[in-house]
Amino acid sequence: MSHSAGAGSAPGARHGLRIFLIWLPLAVAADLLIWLAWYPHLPPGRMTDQAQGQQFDIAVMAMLAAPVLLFIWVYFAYALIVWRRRPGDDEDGPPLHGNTKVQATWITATSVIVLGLFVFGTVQLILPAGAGAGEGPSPIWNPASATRLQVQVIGQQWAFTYRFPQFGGLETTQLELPLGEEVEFHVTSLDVIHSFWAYQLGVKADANPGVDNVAYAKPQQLGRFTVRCSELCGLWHGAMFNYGHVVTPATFTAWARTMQAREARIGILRALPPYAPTYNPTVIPQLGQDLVKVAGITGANGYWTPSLPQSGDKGDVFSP
Ligand SMILES: [Cu+2]
Repeated sequence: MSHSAGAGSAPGARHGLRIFLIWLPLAVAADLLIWLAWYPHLPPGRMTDQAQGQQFDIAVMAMLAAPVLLFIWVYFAYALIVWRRRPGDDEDGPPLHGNTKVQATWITATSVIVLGLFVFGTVQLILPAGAGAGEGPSPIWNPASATRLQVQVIGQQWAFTYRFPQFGGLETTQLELPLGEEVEFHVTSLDVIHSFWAYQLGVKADANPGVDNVAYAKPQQLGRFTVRCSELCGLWHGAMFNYGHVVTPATFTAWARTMQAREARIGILRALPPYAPTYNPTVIPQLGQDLVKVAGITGANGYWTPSLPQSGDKGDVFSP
Protein backbone atom coordinates (compact mmCIF):
# COMPACT_ATOMS: atom_id res chain seq x y z
CA MET A 1 0.00 0.00 0.00
CA SER A 2 1.56 3.25 -1.01
CA HIS A 3 -0.71 5.37 1.11
CA SER A 4 0.47 5.72 4.64
CA ALA A 5 -2.10 8.30 5.58
CA GLY A 6 -3.41 8.02 9.09
CA ALA A 7 -1.81 8.45 12.41
CA GLY A 8 1.81 7.51 11.86
CA SER A 9 0.97 3.98 10.70
CA ALA A 10 3.46 1.36 9.65
CA PRO A 11 5.15 1.52 6.23
CA GLY A 12 3.56 -0.28 3.27
CA ALA A 13 5.22 -3.66 3.69
CA ARG A 14 4.10 -3.86 7.29
CA HIS A 15 0.46 -3.31 6.33
CA GLY A 16 0.69 -6.10 3.78
CA LEU A 17 2.33 -8.40 6.29
CA ARG A 18 -0.23 -7.59 8.97
CA ILE A 19 -3.14 -8.18 6.62
CA PHE A 20 -1.55 -11.45 5.55
CA LEU A 21 -1.02 -12.57 9.15
CA ILE A 22 -4.62 -11.79 10.08
CA TRP A 23 -5.91 -13.47 6.94
CA LEU A 24 -3.81 -16.65 7.08
CA PRO A 25 -5.23 -18.28 10.24
CA LEU A 26 -8.76 -17.31 9.20
CA ALA A 27 -8.26 -18.86 5.77
CA VAL A 28 -6.79 -22.04 7.23
CA ALA A 29 -9.61 -22.29 9.77
CA ALA A 30 -12.25 -21.75 7.08
CA ASP A 31 -10.74 -24.39 4.81
CA LEU A 32 -10.45 -26.90 7.65
CA LEU A 33 -14.08 -26.23 8.55
CA ILE A 34 -15.16 -26.71 4.95
CA TRP A 35 -13.14 -29.91 4.53
CA LEU A 36 -14.03 -31.54 7.82
CA ALA A 37 -17.52 -30.27 8.63
CA TRP A 38 -19.18 -29.20 5.39
CA TYR A 39 -17.74 -31.44 2.70
CA PRO A 40 -19.29 -34.72 3.93
CA HIS A 41 -22.75 -33.13 3.86
CA LEU A 42 -22.54 -31.32 0.54
CA PRO A 43 -25.00 -32.24 -2.20
CA PRO A 44 -25.48 -34.48 -4.09
CA GLY A 45 -24.00 -36.96 -1.59
CA ARG A 46 -22.02 -40.08 -2.46
CA MET A 47 -24.54 -42.48 -3.88
CA THR A 48 -22.54 -42.91 -7.09
CA ASP A 49 -19.00 -42.24 -8.22
CA GLN A 50 -20.33 -39.27 -10.19
CA ALA A 51 -22.15 -37.79 -7.21
CA GLN A 52 -19.03 -38.20 -5.08
CA GLY A 53 -16.95 -36.50 -7.76
CA GLN A 54 -19.32 -33.55 -7.85
CA GLN A 55 -19.28 -33.31 -4.08
CA PHE A 56 -15.48 -33.25 -4.15
CA ASP A 57 -15.48 -30.55 -6.85
CA ILE A 58 -17.85 -28.36 -4.85
CA ALA A 59 -15.70 -28.78 -1.74
CA VAL A 60 -12.53 -27.86 -3.63
CA MET A 61 -14.15 -24.76 -5.10
CA ALA A 62 -15.49 -23.72 -1.71
CA MET A 63 -11.98 -24.15 -0.27
CA LEU A 64 -10.58 -21.92 -2.99
CA ALA A 65 -13.32 -19.32 -2.71
CA ALA A 66 -13.29 -18.98 1.09
CA PRO A 67 -9.73 -17.57 1.34
CA VAL A 68 -10.47 -15.09 -1.46
CA LEU A 69 -13.62 -13.90 0.26
CA LEU A 70 -11.85 -13.74 3.61
CA PHE A 71 -9.01 -11.73 2.11
CA ILE A 72 -11.49 -9.14 0.85
CA TRP A 73 -13.23 -8.99 4.22
CA VAL A 74 -9.96 -8.75 6.15
CA TYR A 75 -8.66 -6.06 3.82
CA PHE A 76 -11.86 -4.02 4.19
CA ALA A 77 -11.87 -4.37 7.95
CA TYR A 78 -8.20 -3.46 8.15
CA ALA A 79 -8.68 -0.43 5.90
CA LEU A 80 -11.71 0.76 7.84
CA ILE A 81 -9.93 0.48 11.17
CA VAL A 82 -6.32 1.45 10.40
CA TRP A 83 -6.75 3.95 7.59
CA ARG A 84 -9.83 5.75 8.85
CA ARG A 85 -9.69 9.54 9.10
CA ARG A 86 -8.77 10.63 12.59
CA PRO A 87 -10.59 13.53 14.26
CA GLY A 88 -9.00 16.84 13.32
CA ASP A 89 -7.15 15.37 10.33
CA ASP A 90 -8.31 17.41 7.34
CA GLU A 91 -5.29 16.63 5.22
CA ASP A 92 -5.67 14.97 1.84
CA GLY A 93 -4.19 11.53 1.49
CA PRO A 94 -1.06 11.24 -0.69
CA PRO A 95 -1.71 10.74 -4.43
CA LEU A 96 -1.44 7.12 -5.61
CA HIS A 97 0.73 6.21 -8.56
CA GLY A 98 0.25 2.49 -8.65
CA ASN A 99 2.19 -0.15 -6.79
CA THR A 100 4.16 -2.68 -8.77
CA LYS A 101 4.33 -5.17 -5.93
CA VAL A 102 0.57 -5.14 -5.30
CA GLN A 103 -0.21 -5.29 -9.00
CA ALA A 104 2.21 -8.12 -9.69
CA THR A 105 0.95 -10.08 -6.70
CA TRP A 106 -2.65 -9.51 -7.78
CA ILE A 107 -2.12 -10.60 -11.39
CA THR A 108 -0.07 -13.63 -10.36
CA ALA A 109 -2.52 -14.81 -7.70
CA THR A 110 -5.63 -14.42 -9.85
CA SER A 111 -3.91 -16.04 -12.86
CA VAL A 112 -2.85 -19.03 -10.78
CA ILE A 113 -6.37 -19.44 -9.37
CA VAL A 114 -8.14 -19.12 -12.72
CA LEU A 115 -5.71 -21.31 -14.68
CA GLY A 116 -5.63 -23.83 -11.85
CA LEU A 117 -9.43 -24.03 -11.91
CA PHE A 118 -9.32 -24.46 -15.68
CA VAL A 119 -7.00 -27.47 -15.38
CA PHE A 120 -8.90 -28.90 -12.40
CA GLY A 121 -12.26 -28.50 -14.13
CA THR A 122 -11.01 -30.09 -17.34
CA VAL A 123 -9.52 -33.08 -15.52
CA GLN A 124 -12.64 -33.50 -13.40
CA LEU A 125 -14.78 -33.49 -16.53
CA ILE A 126 -12.68 -35.92 -18.56
CA LEU A 127 -11.76 -38.50 -15.88
CA PRO A 128 -15.34 -39.37 -14.88
CA ALA A 129 -16.40 -39.32 -18.56
CA GLY A 130 -18.63 -36.30 -18.45
CA ALA A 131 -19.16 -36.01 -14.69
CA GLY A 132 -22.72 -37.32 -14.85
CA ALA A 133 -23.82 -35.10 -17.70
CA GLY A 134 -25.07 -36.31 -21.06
CA GLU A 135 -22.23 -36.86 -23.53
CA GLY A 136 -24.37 -37.07 -26.65
CA PRO A 137 -24.83 -40.14 -28.84
CA SER A 138 -21.13 -40.95 -29.24
CA PRO A 139 -19.21 -40.11 -26.06
CA ILE A 140 -15.52 -39.53 -26.62
CA TRP A 141 -14.17 -40.08 -23.08
CA ASN A 142 -15.84 -43.40 -22.40
CA PRO A 143 -17.23 -44.98 -25.57
CA ALA A 144 -20.58 -46.68 -25.13
CA SER A 145 -20.19 -50.38 -24.47
CA ALA A 146 -22.73 -53.18 -24.62
CA THR A 147 -21.09 -54.90 -21.63
CA ARG A 148 -22.22 -52.23 -19.19
CA LEU A 149 -25.74 -52.23 -17.82
CA GLN A 150 -27.82 -50.37 -20.37
CA VAL A 151 -30.69 -48.27 -19.11
CA GLN A 152 -32.73 -46.26 -21.53
CA VAL A 153 -34.48 -43.24 -20.07
CA ILE A 154 -37.47 -42.03 -22.05
CA GLY A 155 -38.94 -38.64 -21.24
CA GLN A 156 -42.37 -37.62 -22.36
CA GLN A 157 -45.07 -35.30 -21.14
CA TRP A 158 -45.11 -35.94 -18.22
CA ALA A 159 -43.38 -39.07 -17.07
CA PHE A 160 -40.12 -40.94 -17.30
CA THR A 161 -40.04 -44.57 -18.34
CA TYR A 162 -37.08 -46.92 -18.48
CA ARG A 163 -36.17 -49.70 -20.84
CA PHE A 164 -33.60 -52.40 -20.20
CA PRO A 165 -32.39 -53.82 -23.55
CA GLN A 166 -30.37 -56.56 -21.82
CA PHE A 167 -33.62 -57.81 -20.30
CA GLY A 168 -35.67 -58.18 -23.45
CA GLY A 169 -36.34 -54.46 -23.75
CA LEU A 170 -38.67 -54.46 -20.76
CA GLU A 171 -40.17 -51.11 -19.92
CA THR A 172 -41.06 -49.79 -16.50
CA THR A 173 -41.99 -46.58 -14.76
CA GLN A 174 -39.58 -47.36 -11.95
CA LEU A 175 -35.82 -47.27 -12.02
CA GLU A 176 -33.96 -49.98 -10.15
CA LEU A 177 -30.16 -50.08 -10.36
CA PRO A 178 -27.64 -52.61 -9.08
CA LEU A 179 -25.00 -51.63 -6.55
CA GLY A 180 -21.44 -51.51 -7.84
CA GLU A 181 -22.23 -51.86 -11.53
CA GLU A 182 -21.36 -49.23 -14.11
CA VAL A 183 -24.62 -48.00 -15.64
CA GLU A 184 -24.82 -46.52 -19.10
CA PHE A 185 -27.88 -44.30 -19.42
CA HIS A 186 -29.30 -43.63 -22.85
CA VAL A 187 -31.56 -40.65 -22.47
CA THR A 188 -34.11 -39.67 -25.09
CA SER A 189 -37.56 -38.12 -25.43
CA LEU A 190 -40.72 -38.82 -27.35
CA ASP A 191 -42.03 -35.30 -27.57
CA VAL A 192 -40.56 -32.04 -26.28
CA ILE A 193 -37.22 -31.52 -24.56
CA HIS A 194 -36.94 -32.85 -21.03
CA SER A 195 -33.97 -33.40 -18.76
CA PHE A 196 -33.28 -36.54 -16.75
CA TRP A 197 -32.08 -35.40 -13.35
CA ALA A 198 -31.40 -38.24 -10.93
CA TYR A 199 -30.28 -36.02 -8.10
CA GLN A 200 -28.54 -38.42 -5.72
CA LEU A 201 -26.95 -40.27 -8.64
CA GLY A 202 -25.26 -37.06 -9.76
CA VAL A 203 -26.72 -37.52 -13.24
CA LYS A 204 -28.34 -34.78 -15.26
CA ALA A 205 -28.75 -35.34 -18.98
CA ASP A 206 -30.92 -33.64 -21.57
CA ALA A 207 -33.72 -35.75 -22.98
CA ASN A 208 -34.22 -34.59 -26.56
CA PRO A 209 -36.45 -36.23 -29.15
CA GLY A 210 -34.42 -38.07 -31.78
CA VAL A 211 -31.25 -37.94 -29.69
CA ASP A 212 -29.57 -40.76 -27.78
CA ASN A 213 -27.79 -38.93 -24.97
CA VAL A 214 -25.34 -41.12 -23.04
CA ALA A 215 -24.46 -40.57 -19.37
CA TYR A 216 -22.71 -42.76 -16.80
CA ALA A 217 -22.90 -43.52 -13.11
CA LYS A 218 -21.78 -46.33 -10.86
CA PRO A 219 -23.96 -46.76 -7.75
CA GLN A 220 -21.93 -47.23 -4.59
CA GLN A 221 -24.61 -46.91 -1.90
CA LEU A 222 -27.95 -48.66 -1.45
CA GLY A 223 -31.04 -46.51 -1.11
CA ARG A 224 -33.64 -44.37 -2.77
CA PHE A 225 -33.04 -41.52 -5.17
CA THR A 226 -35.27 -38.95 -6.80
CA VAL A 227 -35.71 -38.43 -10.50
CA ARG A 228 -36.97 -35.10 -11.72
CA CYS A 229 -37.46 -33.43 -15.03
CA SER A 230 -35.11 -30.47 -15.12
CA GLU A 231 -36.26 -28.80 -18.31
CA LEU A 232 -39.52 -26.85 -18.41
CA CYS A 233 -41.63 -29.13 -20.59
CA GLY A 234 -45.20 -28.02 -20.23
CA LEU A 235 -48.10 -27.86 -17.86
CA TRP A 236 -47.22 -30.77 -15.57
CA HIS A 237 -43.45 -30.35 -15.67
CA GLY A 238 -43.42 -29.89 -11.91
CA ALA A 239 -45.17 -33.21 -11.40
CA MET A 240 -42.71 -35.07 -13.59
CA PHE A 241 -40.77 -36.92 -10.93
CA ASN A 242 -40.49 -40.34 -9.42
CA TYR A 243 -38.20 -42.41 -7.26
CA GLY A 244 -35.63 -45.04 -8.03
CA HIS A 245 -33.65 -47.45 -5.92
CA VAL A 246 -30.15 -48.78 -5.78
CA VAL A 247 -30.45 -52.43 -4.75
CA THR A 248 -28.06 -55.35 -4.49
CA PRO A 249 -27.08 -56.98 -7.80
CA ALA A 250 -29.02 -60.13 -6.84
CA THR A 251 -32.17 -58.14 -6.07
CA PHE A 252 -31.78 -56.20 -9.28
CA THR A 253 -31.42 -59.31 -11.43
CA ALA A 254 -34.38 -60.96 -9.73
CA TRP A 255 -36.47 -57.82 -10.22
CA ALA A 256 -35.51 -57.42 -13.88
CA ARG A 257 -36.13 -61.12 -14.65
CA THR A 258 -39.51 -60.99 -12.92
CA MET A 259 -40.53 -57.86 -14.79
CA GLN A 260 -39.37 -59.31 -18.07
CA ALA A 261 -41.33 -62.53 -17.54
CA ARG A 262 -44.43 -60.65 -16.47
CA GLU A 263 -44.31 -58.25 -19.43
CA ALA A 264 -43.78 -61.18 -21.77
CA ARG A 265 -46.73 -63.02 -20.24
CA ILE A 266 -49.26 -60.20 -20.47
CA GLY A 267 -48.16 -59.06 -23.90
CA ILE A 268 -46.39 -55.79 -23.20
CA LEU A 269 -43.08 -56.87 -24.69
CA ARG A 270 -44.82 -57.91 -27.88
CA ALA A 271 -46.80 -54.71 -28.04
CA LEU A 272 -43.83 -52.41 -27.50
CA PRO A 273 -41.81 -51.27 -30.47
CA PRO A 274 -38.40 -52.96 -30.64
CA TYR A 275 -35.73 -51.39 -28.48
CA ALA A 276 -34.00 -48.57 -30.35
CA PRO A 277 -31.72 -45.67 -29.41
CA THR A 278 -34.51 -43.21 -30.25
CA TYR A 279 -38.16 -43.45 -31.15
CA ASN A 280 -40.32 -41.52 -33.52
CA PRO A 281 -43.81 -41.78 -32.09
CA THR A 282 -45.37 -40.61 -35.34
CA VAL A 283 -44.16 -43.61 -37.32
CA ILE A 284 -44.72 -46.40 -34.83
CA PRO A 285 -47.53 -48.34 -36.47
CA GLN A 286 -49.00 -49.61 -33.21
CA LEU A 287 -49.26 -46.07 -31.92
CA GLY A 288 -52.48 -45.50 -30.06
CA GLN A 289 -53.90 -48.87 -30.97
CA ASP A 290 -53.57 -52.06 -28.99
CA LEU A 291 -50.87 -50.61 -26.76
CA VAL A 292 -53.08 -48.30 -24.79
CA LYS A 293 -55.36 -51.21 -23.98
CA VAL A 294 -52.63 -52.65 -21.78
CA ALA A 295 -52.86 -51.01 -18.41
CA GLY A 296 -50.00 -48.77 -17.48
CA ILE A 297 -48.08 -49.20 -20.69
CA THR A 298 -45.99 -46.16 -21.21
CA GLY A 299 -43.04 -44.66 -22.91
CA ALA A 300 -41.85 -45.98 -26.18
CA ASN A 301 -45.29 -46.57 -27.60
CA GLY A 302 -45.69 -42.83 -27.72
CA TYR A 303 -48.52 -42.49 -25.25
CA TRP A 304 -48.59 -42.51 -21.53
CA THR A 305 -51.61 -43.72 -19.65
CA PRO A 306 -51.75 -44.12 -15.91
CA SER A 307 -51.46 -47.57 -14.43
CA LEU A 308 -55.13 -48.48 -14.17
CA PRO A 309 -56.38 -51.06 -11.73
CA GLN A 310 -57.18 -54.16 -13.75
CA SER A 311 -58.15 -57.72 -13.13
CA GLY A 312 -55.45 -60.36 -13.06
CA ASP A 313 -51.89 -59.17 -12.71
CA LYS A 314 -52.16 -56.33 -15.20
CA GLY A 315 -52.64 -53.79 -12.47
CA ASP A 316 -49.42 -54.57 -10.65
CA VAL A 317 -47.21 -54.49 -13.71
CA PHE A 318 -45.22 -51.65 -12.26
CA SER A 319 -45.05 -52.60 -8.62
CA PRO A 320 -41.75 -53.95 -7.37
CU1 LIG B 1 -40.14 -32.86 -18.67
